[in-house]
Order: sequence, then structure tokens, then C-alpha cells
Amino acid sequence: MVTNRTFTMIKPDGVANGHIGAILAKINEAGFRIVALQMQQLSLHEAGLFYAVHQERSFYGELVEYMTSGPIVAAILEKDNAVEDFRTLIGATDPTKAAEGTIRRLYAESIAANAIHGSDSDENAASEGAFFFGAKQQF
Ligand code: FUP
Repeated sequence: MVTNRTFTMIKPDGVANGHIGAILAKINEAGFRIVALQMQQLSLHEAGLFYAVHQERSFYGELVEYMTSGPIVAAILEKDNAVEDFRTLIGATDPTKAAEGTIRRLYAESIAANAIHGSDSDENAASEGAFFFGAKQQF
């Protein structure tokens, strides 16, 4: 099923480095409508659940710890072809490999502290969005 929504999180480095406003502006300028938005600090339990798909990977422990190190900004975004277009907007996981002008190239610190998350499928966009937002928090 193809939907027109994706889920994003501005990660602790993006928030701590003062990039919330610039990143949200880029998201809007790229034609995405913000339909849900909240700032919060994840617990270890919550971050562990969110990244459970990566639990066998060597970086899982550090990733979970990093994602709880400060507040994040979670959002659901709407646009035609949202998942794919948003992955293009954020760029490659490793900011040194991300294309010029992408959010990670502009704002990320490293492969771990890479400024922003973007869902990689419609199915994950739906489940990740539901992890943070109830139906009454989505507009
Ligand atoms: P992406 O979909 O681009 O966010 O990348 P992945 O799903 O492969 O990885 C999820 C997160 O794990 C990344 F955003 C950052 C972290 N990660 C590392 O810390 N080290 C790695 O080698 C790969 C990913």
C-alpha cells in the first residue's frame, strides 16, 4: 500500500546544535506538510523499542544510548511520494557521503549523530508515526 505520509525525528545533535528551525524550514520548502509535531526525550526503553530492528547490529547499544542523550523532535509529514522524497531530502546515512544540499550534509555531525531520521518504507512510516502520535495528535 502506498501512503502519502512519512515519519521523521530531528535527532539529539540536530536539536542541541540549534538546527530545529532550519531543518523544519527545509522540510516545508521541499513541499512537506507537518501533520504532527512534538519534542520529547526518549527513555532507554523507548529508544530500544524504536530501533529494535537494528538490535543485532554492532552499533545498536551506542545508537540507543545516543538517541536518549537529549531531546528529539518527532513529526509526521505529508506529501505525494513522501517516504522516497524525504529520503532524498535527508541524504545518505553517512553525512560525508550525503549529496550536497541534503539535510544530513548540511547539519549532521557523523554517521551516528546524523541529525535526522526518515522512515525507509510506507509500512515503517505508519508504525513509527503511531509509536509517537495517537489519532487525535495527527492533523
Ligand atoms: P538510515 O535509514 O539512513 O537512518 O540508516 P540505517 O537505518 O542504516 O541506520 C539507522 C541509524 O543507525 C542511523 F541513522 C545511524 C545509526 N548507524 C550507526 O550509528 N552506525 C552505522 O554504521 C550505521 C547506522
